[in-house]
Amino acid sequence: MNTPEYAPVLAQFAPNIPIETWQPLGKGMIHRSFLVRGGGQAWVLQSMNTAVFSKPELVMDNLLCVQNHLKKSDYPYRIAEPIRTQAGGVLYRAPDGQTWRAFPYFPETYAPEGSPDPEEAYWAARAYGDFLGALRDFPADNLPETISGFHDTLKRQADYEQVRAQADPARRRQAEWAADALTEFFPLFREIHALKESGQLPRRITHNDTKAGNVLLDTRTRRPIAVIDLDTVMPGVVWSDFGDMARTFVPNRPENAPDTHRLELNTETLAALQEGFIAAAGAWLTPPERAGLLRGAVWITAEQALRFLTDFLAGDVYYRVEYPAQNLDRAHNQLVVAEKLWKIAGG
Ligand code: GN1
Ligand code: MG
Repeated sequence: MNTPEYAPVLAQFAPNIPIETWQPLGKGMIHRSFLVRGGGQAWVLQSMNTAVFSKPELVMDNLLCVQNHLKKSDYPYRIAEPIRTQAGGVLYRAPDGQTWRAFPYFPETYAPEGSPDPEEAYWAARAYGDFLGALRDFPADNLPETISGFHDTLKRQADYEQVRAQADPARRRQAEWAADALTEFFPLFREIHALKESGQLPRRITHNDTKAGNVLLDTRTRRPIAVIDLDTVMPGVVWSDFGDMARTFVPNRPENAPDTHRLELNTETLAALQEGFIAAAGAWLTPPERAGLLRGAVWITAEQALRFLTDFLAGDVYYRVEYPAQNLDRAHNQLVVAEKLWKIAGG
Protein backbone atom coordinates (compact mmCIF):
# COMPACT_ATOMS: atom_id res chain seq x y z
CA MET A 1 0.00 0.00 0.00
CA ASN A 2 1.34 3.44 -0.72
CA THR A 3 0.65 6.56 1.32
CA PRO A 4 -2.53 7.80 -0.43
CA GLU A 5 -4.18 4.45 0.26
CA TYR A 6 -3.64 4.92 4.00
CA ALA A 7 -5.15 8.40 3.94
CA PRO A 8 -8.74 7.18 4.58
CA VAL A 9 -7.50 5.37 7.69
CA LEU A 10 -5.81 8.44 9.14
CA ALA A 11 -8.85 10.54 8.17
CA GLN A 12 -10.95 8.52 10.62
CA PHE A 13 -8.75 9.65 13.50
CA ALA A 14 -7.46 13.01 12.27
CA PRO A 15 -9.72 14.48 9.60
CA ASN A 16 -8.46 16.94 6.98
CA ILE A 17 -4.78 16.29 7.56
CA PRO A 18 -2.75 15.37 4.48
CA ILE A 19 -0.22 12.63 5.20
CA GLU A 20 3.36 13.75 4.64
CA THR A 21 5.26 10.62 5.65
CA TRP A 22 4.31 7.09 6.60
CA GLN A 23 6.84 4.54 7.84
CA PRO A 24 6.79 1.14 9.58
CA LEU A 25 7.44 1.44 13.32
CA GLY A 26 8.93 -0.94 15.88
CA LYS A 27 9.81 -4.62 15.82
CA GLY A 28 6.46 -6.09 16.93
CA MET A 29 5.66 -9.53 15.52
CA ILE A 30 1.91 -9.33 16.01
CA HIS A 31 0.33 -6.02 14.93
CA ARG A 32 1.60 -3.77 12.13
CA SER A 33 2.51 -0.29 13.36
CA PHE A 34 3.25 2.87 11.42
CA LEU A 35 4.50 6.32 12.28
CA VAL A 36 2.44 8.82 10.33
CA ARG A 37 3.24 12.50 10.03
CA GLY A 38 1.16 15.29 8.63
CA GLY A 39 0.35 18.96 9.33
CA GLY A 40 3.16 19.20 11.87
CA GLN A 41 1.72 16.33 13.94
CA ALA A 42 2.59 12.64 14.36
CA TRP A 43 0.56 9.54 15.17
CA VAL A 44 1.10 5.84 15.68
CA LEU A 45 -1.38 3.96 13.53
CA GLN A 46 -1.77 0.30 14.15
CA SER A 47 -3.49 -2.46 12.22
CA MET A 48 -4.44 -4.98 14.89
CA ASN A 49 -3.81 -8.69 14.51
CA THR A 50 -7.28 -10.05 15.16
CA ALA A 51 -6.16 -13.65 14.74
CA VAL A 52 -4.14 -13.21 17.94
CA PHE A 53 -6.47 -10.75 19.69
CA SER A 54 -9.83 -12.13 18.66
CA LYS A 55 -11.68 -9.56 20.78
CA PRO A 56 -10.17 -6.16 19.95
CA GLU A 57 -13.04 -4.38 21.73
CA LEU A 58 -12.15 -6.19 24.93
CA VAL A 59 -8.49 -5.21 24.50
CA MET A 60 -9.50 -1.57 24.15
CA ASP A 61 -11.93 -1.72 27.11
CA ASN A 62 -9.15 -3.12 29.28
CA LEU A 63 -6.75 -0.49 28.06
CA LEU A 64 -9.15 2.37 28.85
CA CYS A 65 -9.90 0.91 32.30
CA VAL A 66 -6.22 0.57 33.12
CA GLN A 67 -5.38 4.04 31.83
CA ASN A 68 -8.21 5.54 33.89
CA HIS A 69 -6.77 3.93 36.94
CA LEU A 70 -3.27 5.18 36.14
CA LYS A 71 -4.58 8.70 35.65
CA LYS A 72 -6.13 8.66 39.12
CA SER A 73 -2.95 7.37 40.75
CA ASP A 74 0.41 9.07 41.22
CA TYR A 75 1.83 7.23 38.18
CA PRO A 76 4.54 9.62 36.97
CA TYR A 77 4.76 8.88 33.23
CA ARG A 78 2.86 9.86 30.11
CA ILE A 79 -0.09 7.78 29.01
CA ALA A 80 -0.63 6.99 25.33
CA GLU A 81 -4.41 7.37 25.21
CA PRO A 82 -6.08 6.01 22.09
CA ILE A 83 -7.34 8.66 19.71
CA ARG A 84 -11.08 8.69 19.11
CA THR A 85 -12.52 8.23 15.65
CA GLN A 86 -15.01 10.65 14.22
CA ALA A 87 -17.71 8.19 15.28
CA GLY A 88 -16.43 8.45 18.87
CA GLY A 89 -14.96 4.95 19.15
CA VAL A 90 -11.38 3.83 19.57
CA LEU A 91 -11.35 1.33 16.70
CA TYR A 92 -11.93 1.75 12.99
CA ARG A 93 -12.98 -1.21 10.86
CA ALA A 94 -11.85 -0.54 7.31
CA PRO A 95 -13.86 -1.82 4.35
CA ASP A 96 -11.13 -4.44 3.73
CA GLY A 97 -11.76 -5.91 7.20
CA GLN A 98 -8.65 -4.54 8.94
CA THR A 99 -9.09 -3.16 12.45
CA TRP A 100 -7.21 0.08 13.08
CA ARG A 101 -6.44 2.20 16.12
CA ALA A 102 -4.33 5.30 16.67
CA PHE A 103 -2.18 6.65 19.48
CA PRO A 104 -0.27 9.90 19.93
CA TYR A 105 3.40 9.61 19.01
CA PHE A 106 5.74 10.88 21.71
CA PRO A 107 8.54 12.82 19.99
CA GLU A 108 12.11 12.86 21.30
CA THR A 109 11.76 9.37 22.75
CA TYR A 110 13.26 5.98 21.91
CA ALA A 111 12.84 2.36 22.98
CA PRO A 112 16.16 1.00 24.34
CA GLU A 113 16.34 -2.02 22.03
CA GLY A 114 19.62 -3.49 20.82
CA SER A 115 21.95 -4.03 23.76
CA PRO A 116 20.81 -1.30 26.15
CA ASP A 117 23.39 -0.16 28.69
CA PRO A 118 22.94 -0.64 32.47
CA GLU A 119 21.69 2.88 33.02
CA GLU A 120 18.93 2.48 30.44
CA ALA A 121 18.06 -0.88 31.96
CA TYR A 122 17.87 0.59 35.46
CA TRP A 123 15.42 3.32 34.42
CA ALA A 124 13.34 1.04 32.25
CA ALA A 125 12.95 -1.42 35.14
CA ARG A 126 11.94 1.42 37.42
CA ALA A 127 9.28 2.49 34.97
CA TYR A 128 7.90 -1.04 34.64
CA GLY A 129 8.02 -1.37 38.45
CA ASP A 130 6.17 1.94 38.88
CA PHE A 131 3.59 0.76 36.37
CA LEU A 132 2.94 -2.39 38.43
CA GLY A 133 2.89 -0.34 41.63
CA ALA A 134 0.25 2.03 40.28
CA LEU A 135 -1.97 -0.94 39.43
CA ARG A 136 -1.59 -2.71 42.76
CA ASP A 137 -4.95 -1.58 44.04
CA PHE A 138 -6.72 -2.39 40.79
CA PRO A 139 -9.03 -5.33 41.52
CA ALA A 140 -7.39 -8.14 39.55
CA ASP A 141 -10.63 -10.01 38.96
CA ASN A 142 -12.21 -7.01 37.20
CA LEU A 143 -9.84 -7.28 34.28
CA PRO A 144 -10.62 -10.08 31.84
CA GLU A 145 -7.78 -11.88 30.07
CA THR A 146 -7.20 -10.55 26.55
CA ILE A 147 -5.56 -13.88 25.65
CA SER A 148 -6.61 -16.72 27.86
CA GLY A 149 -3.89 -18.73 29.58
CA PHE A 150 -1.23 -16.33 28.28
CA HIS A 151 1.43 -17.42 30.78
CA ASP A 152 -0.08 -20.78 31.64
CA THR A 153 3.11 -22.56 30.66
CA LEU A 154 1.82 -26.06 31.37
CA LYS A 155 -1.07 -25.44 28.99
CA ARG A 156 1.40 -24.11 26.43
CA GLN A 157 3.53 -27.21 26.96
CA ALA A 158 0.54 -29.48 26.38
CA ASP A 159 -0.34 -27.55 23.19
CA TYR A 160 3.27 -27.83 22.06
CA GLU A 161 3.29 -31.59 22.55
CA GLN A 162 0.14 -31.94 20.52
CA VAL A 163 1.44 -29.71 17.73
CA ARG A 164 4.72 -31.63 17.68
CA ALA A 165 2.94 -34.96 17.35
CA GLN A 166 1.13 -33.68 14.27
CA ALA A 167 3.93 -31.56 12.79
CA ASP A 168 5.38 -31.79 9.34
CA PRO A 169 8.10 -34.50 9.67
CA ALA A 170 10.82 -32.33 8.10
CA ARG A 171 10.16 -29.51 10.56
CA ARG A 172 10.07 -31.98 13.42
CA ARG A 173 13.50 -33.30 12.46
CA GLN A 174 14.91 -29.78 12.16
CA ALA A 175 13.56 -29.02 15.64
CA GLU A 176 15.17 -31.99 17.39
CA TRP A 177 17.93 -30.10 19.18
CA ALA A 178 15.51 -27.45 20.41
CA ALA A 179 12.94 -30.01 21.53
CA ASP A 180 15.64 -31.80 23.53
CA ALA A 181 17.06 -28.65 25.06
CA LEU A 182 13.59 -27.51 26.06
CA THR A 183 12.92 -30.55 28.24
CA GLU A 184 15.53 -29.25 30.68
CA PHE A 185 13.06 -26.52 31.64
CA PHE A 186 9.96 -28.68 32.11
CA PRO A 187 10.55 -29.15 35.87
CA LEU A 188 10.79 -25.37 36.25
CA PHE A 189 7.48 -24.95 34.39
CA ARG A 190 5.86 -27.35 36.87
CA GLU A 191 7.43 -25.58 39.82
CA ILE A 192 6.18 -22.15 38.69
CA HIS A 193 2.73 -23.57 38.09
CA ALA A 194 2.63 -24.93 41.64
CA LEU A 195 3.80 -21.60 43.10
CA LYS A 196 0.99 -19.82 41.27
CA GLU A 197 -1.62 -22.38 42.30
CA SER A 198 -0.61 -22.21 45.96
CA GLY A 199 -0.70 -18.42 45.97
CA GLN A 200 2.97 -18.20 46.96
CA LEU A 201 3.31 -16.14 43.81
CA PRO A 202 0.45 -13.65 44.26
CA ARG A 203 -1.89 -12.85 41.40
CA ARG A 204 -1.57 -9.20 40.45
CA ILE A 205 -2.25 -6.98 37.48
CA THR A 206 0.84 -7.26 35.31
CA HIS A 207 1.93 -5.86 31.95
CA ASN A 208 2.97 -9.15 30.33
CA ASP A 209 5.06 -7.68 27.52
CA THR A 210 7.77 -5.72 29.32
CA LYS A 211 10.33 -5.99 26.58
CA ALA A 212 12.90 -3.36 25.75
CA GLY A 213 10.67 -2.18 22.90
CA ASN A 214 7.75 -1.25 25.14
CA VAL A 215 9.31 1.43 27.31
CA LEU A 216 10.11 4.86 25.92
CA LEU A 217 13.04 6.87 27.24
CA ASP A 218 13.77 10.55 26.72
CA THR A 219 16.29 10.94 23.90
CA ARG A 220 18.15 13.63 25.81
CA THR A 221 17.96 12.63 29.50
CA ARG A 222 17.49 8.84 28.95
CA ARG A 223 14.86 8.84 31.73
CA PRO A 224 11.51 7.04 31.23
CA ILE A 225 8.71 8.86 29.45
CA ALA A 226 6.11 6.11 28.95
CA VAL A 227 5.29 2.43 29.20
CA ILE A 228 3.45 1.39 26.06
CA ASP A 229 1.62 -1.63 24.58
CA LEU A 230 -1.08 -2.33 27.16
CA ASP A 231 -2.68 -5.14 25.11
CA THR A 232 -1.77 -7.88 27.55
CA VAL A 233 -2.25 -6.03 30.84
CA MET A 234 -4.19 -8.61 32.83
CA PRO A 235 -3.93 -10.76 35.93
CA GLY A 236 -0.53 -12.45 36.20
CA VAL A 237 2.57 -12.70 38.38
CA VAL A 238 5.43 -10.22 38.66
CA TRP A 239 8.11 -12.76 37.77
CA SER A 240 6.94 -12.78 34.20
CA ASP A 241 7.34 -9.02 33.91
CA PHE A 242 10.83 -9.14 35.36
CA GLY A 243 11.45 -12.12 33.09
CA ASP A 244 10.55 -10.29 29.88
CA MET A 245 12.86 -7.47 30.89
CA ALA A 246 15.78 -9.80 31.52
CA ARG A 247 15.08 -11.75 28.33
CA THR A 248 15.25 -8.62 26.17
CA PHE A 249 17.65 -6.25 27.96
CA VAL A 250 20.43 -8.57 29.04
CA PRO A 251 21.54 -10.47 25.89
CA ASN A 252 23.99 -8.71 23.57
CA ARG A 253 21.98 -9.89 20.54
CA PRO A 254 18.20 -9.55 19.91
CA GLU A 255 15.79 -12.49 19.97
CA ASN A 256 15.76 -12.47 16.17
CA ALA A 257 19.53 -13.04 15.88
CA PRO A 258 20.30 -16.46 14.39
CA ASP A 259 24.02 -16.43 15.32
CA THR A 260 23.56 -17.94 18.76
CA HIS A 261 27.28 -18.68 19.20
CA ARG A 262 27.76 -14.94 19.60
CA LEU A 263 25.13 -14.59 22.32
CA GLU A 264 26.36 -13.30 25.64
CA LEU A 265 24.67 -11.89 28.69
CA ASN A 266 25.58 -8.58 30.25
CA THR A 267 25.56 -9.25 33.99
CA GLU A 268 25.88 -5.55 34.81
CA THR A 269 22.70 -4.89 32.88
CA LEU A 270 20.97 -7.71 34.72
CA ALA A 271 22.05 -6.25 38.07
CA ALA A 272 20.82 -2.81 36.97
CA LEU A 273 17.42 -4.27 36.07
CA GLN A 274 17.14 -5.84 39.50
CA GLU A 275 18.22 -2.63 41.17
CA GLY A 276 15.73 -0.49 39.22
CA PHE A 277 12.89 -2.93 39.72
CA ILE A 278 13.54 -3.17 43.47
CA ALA A 279 13.85 0.63 43.73
CA ALA A 280 10.33 0.90 42.32
CA ALA A 281 8.62 -2.20 43.70
CA GLY A 282 10.80 -3.40 46.59
CA ALA A 283 8.50 -1.92 49.20
CA TRP A 284 5.54 -4.10 48.26
CA LEU A 285 7.01 -7.24 46.67
CA THR A 286 6.70 -10.26 48.97
CA PRO A 287 10.00 -11.86 50.03
CA PRO A 288 9.49 -14.89 47.72
CA GLU A 289 8.67 -12.61 44.78
CA ARG A 290 11.75 -10.57 45.43
CA ALA A 291 14.03 -13.55 45.96
CA GLY A 292 12.91 -15.37 42.82
CA LEU A 293 13.15 -12.67 40.13
CA LEU A 294 15.96 -14.54 38.36
CA ARG A 295 13.94 -17.76 38.31
CA GLY A 296 11.23 -15.69 36.65
CA ALA A 297 13.75 -14.63 34.03
CA VAL A 298 14.68 -18.24 33.23
CA TRP A 299 11.02 -19.30 33.19
CA ILE A 300 9.81 -16.60 30.82
CA THR A 301 12.75 -16.98 28.44
CA ALA A 302 12.24 -20.75 28.25
CA GLU A 303 8.50 -20.17 27.78
CA GLN A 304 9.30 -17.83 24.89
CA ALA A 305 11.46 -20.58 23.36
CA LEU A 306 8.54 -22.96 23.76
CA ARG A 307 6.23 -20.48 22.03
CA PHE A 308 8.58 -19.92 19.09
CA LEU A 309 9.21 -23.65 18.73
CA THR A 310 5.48 -24.43 18.83
CA ASP A 311 4.90 -21.88 16.09
CA PHE A 312 7.70 -23.32 13.96
CA LEU A 313 6.19 -26.79 14.28
CA ALA A 314 2.71 -25.43 13.56
CA GLY A 315 3.93 -23.86 10.31
CA ASP A 316 4.32 -20.21 11.45
CA VAL A 317 0.75 -19.31 12.21
CA TYR A 318 1.29 -16.85 15.09
CA TYR A 319 4.49 -14.82 14.77
CA ARG A 320 5.28 -12.99 11.57
CA VAL A 321 8.32 -14.53 9.84
CA GLU A 322 10.66 -13.31 7.12
CA TYR A 323 12.09 -16.73 6.20
CA PRO A 324 10.94 -20.33 6.79
CA ALA A 325 13.16 -21.31 9.74
CA GLN A 326 12.95 -17.98 11.55
CA ASN A 327 10.79 -19.23 14.40
CA LEU A 328 13.22 -22.12 14.91
CA ASP A 329 16.14 -19.68 14.97
CA ARG A 330 14.25 -17.58 17.52
CA ALA A 331 13.64 -20.68 19.63
CA HIS A 332 17.36 -21.57 19.50
CA ASN A 333 18.25 -18.03 20.50
CA GLN A 334 15.89 -18.05 23.47
CA LEU A 335 17.08 -21.48 24.59
CA VAL A 336 20.67 -20.28 24.66
CA VAL A 337 19.64 -17.18 26.62
CA ALA A 338 17.56 -19.30 29.03
CA GLU A 339 20.48 -21.65 29.64
CA LYS A 340 22.83 -18.75 30.35
CA LEU A 341 20.32 -17.11 32.70
CA TRP A 342 19.82 -20.49 34.41
CA LYS A 343 23.54 -20.65 35.20
CA ILE A 344 23.47 -17.15 36.68
CA ALA A 345 20.36 -18.04 38.71
CA GLY A 346 22.27 -21.04 40.03
CA GLY A 347 19.73 -23.49 38.70
C1 GN1 B 1 4.79 -10.53 20.85
O1 GN1 B 1 4.39 -8.26 18.96
P1 GN1 B 1 4.81 -7.90 20.31
O2 GN1 B 1 6.19 -7.40 20.30
O3 GN1 B 1 3.89 -6.96 21.01
C2 GN1 B 1 4.07 -11.35 21.91
C3 GN1 B 1 4.85 -11.37 23.21
C4 GN1 B 1 6.21 -11.96 22.93
C5 GN1 B 1 6.90 -11.14 21.85
C6 GN1 B 1 8.21 -11.75 21.45
C7 GN1 B 1 0.36 -10.98 22.20
O4 GN1 B 1 4.83 -9.19 21.26
O5 GN1 B 1 4.18 -12.15 24.17
O6 GN1 B 1 6.96 -12.00 24.07
O7 GN1 B 1 6.09 -11.05 20.66
N1 GN1 B 1 2.73 -10.82 22.10
C8 GN1 B 1 1.67 -11.62 22.04
O8 GN1 B 1 8.92 -10.80 20.77
O9 GN1 B 1 1.75 -12.83 21.86
MG1 MG C 1 2.97 -6.70 22.70
